[in-house]
Amino acid sequence: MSDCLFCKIVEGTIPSRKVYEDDLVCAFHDIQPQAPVHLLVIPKKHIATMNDCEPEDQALLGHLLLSAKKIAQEAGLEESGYRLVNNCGRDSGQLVFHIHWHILGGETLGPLNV
Ligand code: D5M
Repeated sequence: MSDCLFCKIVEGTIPSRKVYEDDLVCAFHDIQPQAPVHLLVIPKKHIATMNDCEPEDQALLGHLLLSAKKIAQEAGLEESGYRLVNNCGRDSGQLVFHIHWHILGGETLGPLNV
């Protein structure tokens, strides 16, 4: 999608600090980290929100979550643990409308702010 920030990161037209990439997904450092480790994992395919996921995306989403586990392990978070967060839509605080999961860790996190 031509005006999507994260599509541009996938294409490489906007710089990012990538930590992982394969045919289907990539991961990079969040530009406004909320924890000592704050990474974003995204599908290369443009999907705006969780609400826009279709049954045909099942394998992609499974692959993304298993990739997130691997990326968190590679970031040294396996033993201490980490939080995996997806914001969906306006009330969740979603700012970038290309689906993504935050990997947060590197310190003891507070309770979810609900
Ligand atoms: O989170 C969107 C996240 O995307 C937010 O934590 C900032 C991050 N962000 C915004 N622009 C960039 C760039 N250019 N690189 C890396 N990270 C970025 P949300 O769940 O939509 O609220």
